[in-house]
Amino acid sequence: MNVPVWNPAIEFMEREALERLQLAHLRKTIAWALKTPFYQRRLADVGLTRPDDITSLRDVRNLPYTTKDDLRDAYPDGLLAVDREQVVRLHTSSGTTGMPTVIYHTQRDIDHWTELVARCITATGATRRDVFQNMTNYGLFTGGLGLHYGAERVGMLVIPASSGNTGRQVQLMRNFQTSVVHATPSYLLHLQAVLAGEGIGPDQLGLRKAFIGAEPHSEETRRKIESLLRIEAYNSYGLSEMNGPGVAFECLYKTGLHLWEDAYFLEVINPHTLQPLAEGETGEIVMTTLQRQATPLLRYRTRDLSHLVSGHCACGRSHRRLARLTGRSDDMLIINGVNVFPSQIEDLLMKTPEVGSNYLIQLEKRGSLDRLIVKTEIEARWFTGHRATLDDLRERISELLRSAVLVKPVVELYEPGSLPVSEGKAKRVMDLRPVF
Ligand code: DLL
Repeated sequence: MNVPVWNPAIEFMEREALERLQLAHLRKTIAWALKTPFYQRRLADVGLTRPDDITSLRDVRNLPYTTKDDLRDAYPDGLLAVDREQVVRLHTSSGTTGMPTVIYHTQRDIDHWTELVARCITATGATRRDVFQNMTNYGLFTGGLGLHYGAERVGMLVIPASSGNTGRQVQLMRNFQTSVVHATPSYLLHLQAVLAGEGIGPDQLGLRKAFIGAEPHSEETRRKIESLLRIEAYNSYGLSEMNGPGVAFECLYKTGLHLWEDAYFLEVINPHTLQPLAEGETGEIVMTTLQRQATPLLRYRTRDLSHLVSGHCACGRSHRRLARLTGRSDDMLIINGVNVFPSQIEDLLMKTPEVGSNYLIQLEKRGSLDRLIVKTEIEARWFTGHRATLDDLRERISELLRSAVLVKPVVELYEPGSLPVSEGKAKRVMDLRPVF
């Protein structure tokens, strides 16, 4: 197989040289981190005050971990390592209790992120001759702009379609003979169902590849997408805290996701004991940014579970591969690609005066898309009045939740005492989505 590559000097770099590069980048990262009050404190706690205190990559193990809660507590600029004038963009993501987290970027950070995405796109065999339709949300979510810049860097014709509006997506695909798309796997299956419903078969489209990510999915789902649309689909992993997409991507061989190790120092740990795990053992992915100036992050606990694939990839890249992600070590839900913590929903419900004490969050599949159902008890007096008032309240709660968690739920209202009460620790989330 002819291996397409964007940056051969880095992608095929010998491990030893790659590790030397990591060490140099790590020292720079420590220097940047030491500009933030947050890391000054944290690093002083472990006796580290100068970048030169790091003498080998093993020293990473002495660095403090960083969690999503740390980012939330440091919001908005406790982790900003450069002058504000140097920052050209920020992206936010949801925090555990509704308080967002923020990642800032300098122009250099954006350029570097763009380079990583260009590597990913090229690794799948997509080229400047492709027409690329980006079906993920443009805005604070990183899937839109992240892929957009990378695809432009590769020289593709980019259609910034953003998410949703399936009718228009189909029209754009047909008018411009889109050859590569980027979407969540659930949306791509939904799009396929719409295409099939309109009698549009793969032969009427120019589609040849898809980048799928932002949510967990199985090998079977990938195969389904590939066979129904007659395309090649590549798994893409990333998270806002590590820029967004462009962290790890499958190459033509699809035997795990190459993680760009010149940009991220990777560890896999046991989430309970925090001890490092050996290659092949499944645990929590922990990453240290090696190139980011504006918001350097040390040993960020992603909560994502995976393991390192052993052996060399036939493509020849030296950057190690992560296996398909198997889940998370916290309770974060991913609903049609949007991250939602149950605690955010609870916070909002409890702030709504009409709401009673018990509620349930249910997740279902409707076709290929996820559906969020929030069942909540409300005060008895609401059931004695007009139906319209009840409908109003339902809509109000639904809208309140939508504006906060970015997913519009179906809200069901119940009389006090009618929802099941769990004995012991309340189990308020029922995820009825088939494991797919
Ligand atoms: O989802 C970034 C992204 C955009 C990745 C587009 C790929 C494509 P967040 O919104 O911060 O960022 O969500 C990150 O989504 O910690 C994982 O739990 C999950 N996730 C992302 N990609 C995958 C994947 C973007 N390929 C969180 N497989 C991560 C499984 C994924 N889970």
